[in-house]
This record gives sequence, C-alpha cells and structure tokens, in this order.
Amino acid sequence: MVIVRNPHGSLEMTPTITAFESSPDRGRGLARDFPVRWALGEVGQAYDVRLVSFAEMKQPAHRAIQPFGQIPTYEEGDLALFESGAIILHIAERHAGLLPDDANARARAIAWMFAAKSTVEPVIVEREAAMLMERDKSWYEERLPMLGDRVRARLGDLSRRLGDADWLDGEFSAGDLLMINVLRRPAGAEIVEEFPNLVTYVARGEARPAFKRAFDAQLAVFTAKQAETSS
Ligand code: GTB
Repeated sequence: MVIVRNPHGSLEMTPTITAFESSPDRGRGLARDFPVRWALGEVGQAYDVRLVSFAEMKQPAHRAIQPFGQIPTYEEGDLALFESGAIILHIAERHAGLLPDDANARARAIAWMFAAKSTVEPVIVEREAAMLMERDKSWYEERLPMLGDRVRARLGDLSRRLGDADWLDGEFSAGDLLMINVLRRPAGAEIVEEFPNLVTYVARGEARPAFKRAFDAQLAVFTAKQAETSS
C-alpha cells in the first residue's frame, strides 16, 4: 500500500482514534488512548477522535475493529487497527521521530516497546488489579507486599539499565514513550518513587511538548463532559 504524505510528512488522510466518552481516570492520561495521542503528537500527525461510551464499545460495529470491545482503535483509510502497542508501532514505522533509522538501533527500540508491554506492565497491572478488586479479600494484606516486590524487582533492573542516561537506548524512541506511559500507572508510580533516576526519566517524558499536548487534549474531553453533566 502506498502511503500519501503531505509536505509536512503527515499522512494525507487524517487518522481517527477512539477514546472514552467519559474516562474513569478523570482525564489523568491513564487510559490507553493517551500513549497513542502522545505518539501522534511526537511525529506531528494530526488526528480526529471518536468518543465512545461503554455501551458503544460493546456493539458489533466497534467490536468489528476491536474484538474485545475496548478503546483505543485507529482508523486510517482502509486500515483499522486495535491494541495500543500495535498502533504506536504502526505510527512509528510510518513517520520519522519515534524509531531510529539504523536497523539495529531500530530493532533495539522495538525490543524496549515489548519490554514495556510484556515485562514491566504485567507486574504493575497485577498489583493494580489487586488494589482495585481484592481489598476485601482475606489474603489481600499478605499478597500486596509480594506484588509490590515483583514490581520493585523489575523497576530495579530497569533503573540499573537506565543509569544516568536520558533515554533507554540513545535518542528518545517509541520504547521510551511506552515505558514512561507504563511507569505512570498509579500502582507502579508509587514504587517508581524509590528510584530517583526513574523519577527524572518519567519527568523528562512528561516535559516533552507532545506529552503535554496529548495530556491537555484528553483532559479537555473529561472537562467538557463534566461541564455538560453539571449544566
Ligand atoms: N491491550 C489493549 C490495548 O493496549 O489497546 C488494552 C485496551 C484497554 O485496556 N482498554 C480499556 C478499555 O477499553 C481502557 S484503557 N476498557 C473497557 C472495557 O474493557 O470494557 C484501561 C484503563 C481504564 C481506566 C483507567 N483508569 O481509570 O485509570 C486506566 C486504564
């Protein structure tokens, strides 16, 4: 397929993503449309957003694109994608700015994307799930420290690898974007506090103009919804 780009390097066809009409995170950049917005901002690609309710996400029309009835999705011409990691890889492969040109460096950046999603995120999500759904269980107090230690072990390894570098492997990449996004999840962020270089790593990501634009854009959705429901 030939991708048509405008003179600014953007796709001629504006992609559309889906996001929560009313996000349970109250616009704190925790839902998974957020890293997609951030990636699009990093590469300077404009995008449209289709807001969906929980009920709409479970309808056949949405499930045809996202089999699990979730957000985000990404539509660009005749391409419809789901899974935030796959969407970000697609964006990174079609635009400059999120993956290095050198083939080996590119492969390593993609490895960091997978490390964020399949090595670091699972331990954080497991702790988060326990904190959200198991508080009333008899085993909760006993299990929580173990879940925390699992997160701590992964973050310790990550912290040692990062050392005093700005980013995980040379220039900022989609690997850093996904890793920082994962480290911002509250059940991980509490433990990130124990590792000063990870704290500054996350802050460095949050200071990027594209991060701020993405954050403001998803917060604006929540703020508008609040204003609508209170009027
Ligand atoms: N692996 C998929 C991906 O990365 O795209 C996971 C997508 C996913 O988990 N989507 C969630 C969803 O649509 C929203 S982001 N859930 C609805 C459902 O499953 O019915 C997960 C999320 C939700 C809320 C918060 N929060 O409030 O803090 C954080 C993250």
